[in-house]
Amino acid sequence: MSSFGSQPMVPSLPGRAQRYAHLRQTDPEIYQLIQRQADLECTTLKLIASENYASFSVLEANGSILTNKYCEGYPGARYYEGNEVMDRVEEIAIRRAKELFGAEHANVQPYSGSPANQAVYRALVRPGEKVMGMPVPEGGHLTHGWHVNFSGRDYVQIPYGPDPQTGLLDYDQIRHLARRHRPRMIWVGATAYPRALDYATFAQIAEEVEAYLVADIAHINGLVVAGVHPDPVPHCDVVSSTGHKLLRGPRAGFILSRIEDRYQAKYHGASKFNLAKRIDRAVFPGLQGGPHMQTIAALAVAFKEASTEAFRRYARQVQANARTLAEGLLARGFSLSGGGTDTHMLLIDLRNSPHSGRELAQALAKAGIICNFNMVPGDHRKPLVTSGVRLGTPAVTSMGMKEPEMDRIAAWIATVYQGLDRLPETVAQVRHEVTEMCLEFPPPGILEDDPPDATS
Ligand code: DSN
Repeated sequence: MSSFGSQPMVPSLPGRAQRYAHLRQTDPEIYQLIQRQADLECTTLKLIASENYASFSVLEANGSILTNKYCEGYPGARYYEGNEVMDRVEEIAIRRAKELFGAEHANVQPYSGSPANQAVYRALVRPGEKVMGMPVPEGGHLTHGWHVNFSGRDYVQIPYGPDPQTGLLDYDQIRHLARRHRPRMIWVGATAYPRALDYATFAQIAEEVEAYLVADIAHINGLVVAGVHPDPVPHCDVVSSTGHKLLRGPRAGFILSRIEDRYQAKYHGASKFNLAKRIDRAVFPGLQGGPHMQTIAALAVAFKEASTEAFRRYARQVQANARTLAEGLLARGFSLSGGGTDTHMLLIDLRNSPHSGRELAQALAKAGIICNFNMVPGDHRKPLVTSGVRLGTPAVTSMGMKEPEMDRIAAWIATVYQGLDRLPETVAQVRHEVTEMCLEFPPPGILEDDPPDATS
């Protein structure tokens, strides 16, 4: 048994103790905190759209002795000796990334998504040049041009975002903005836009204004792999991603690109390096030192797992679950930004509610439904309050939950919302029911006697 403070307990966990046997002896404080997080992960609904459960194999590779090795450089061209094994690991990760996404080139060294995107800037544009993207308040990412981030400070940002009325991207407006400002690079990617992205139209716009088109697919990578979201690779110069989120890999970044630069002569004539080489040089030595080889090995494992029919089935279920959750919320009177979802995420729109996104997200957390408050298009509240709650289905789908569980979750969210004025009683009952349901669906990667993984 494991217990910690007043957190709900998870029964029968002998495997967990075995797995952390050394840590339990040498650092009981950290050991206990890991156990506490495991308890939470087994007894709450992880509906944060960017979170998931990594598989045991990913966790094992990520916790392996490969963490001991330094190997600045790339396979076959390292600045340290003794890297035969590391070369092989990185070559496998690169090959699998290229095969999985059908890309010409892959760099698997970025430490995470933001460093990957920073490398993209360094490879394609110069400080002071114009870049178009969706900043965070519009549903994009910090690195797509928010003013507090390097991307908004070092580059001239041309922001775009969904229409406040419909919650949908207006491609005519985006084209108009691009024609007017002629940016050097256009980002297409989102952290809080629930609808499919039309890369083909973005590609026409980018070509018309001779801009690089870069997709950030960190959120939807698994949907792209499963063929249930448009594929950016044929349309974009560069595609960046993380390894975690829907893909169920380690916390890592990677970059896919074309080899040749279609604008080389126009924008990079002075450089002897093609697009792929400029990406590689931007990552190392431009921004990073030694690659995290344990993470790259775990990324390779995730790519292998994602290349299976089981994973594609999982990703389809993620999308089906998001749709069911959306329908359940709409049926209970909620408004959703964009009217629903084509992806793994949805955004409850509380602009017309007396309750803010933060109020609802905090109440849901007390009830064991973990999500985040988020800006919605046309939001009149501040970023630390917001009128939105973002929900995502990758993690609960990894637990093996399907449509009936999504409808129960929608009902609990409605119960918590309706009880916001008398919270303690409301959340206590929902918290109890959430724990009971979670115990029927133990998440992968946590208990040693792991149930069959939803993606295996
Ligand atoms: N923090 C991630 C998310 O929640 O979407 C983006 O980097």
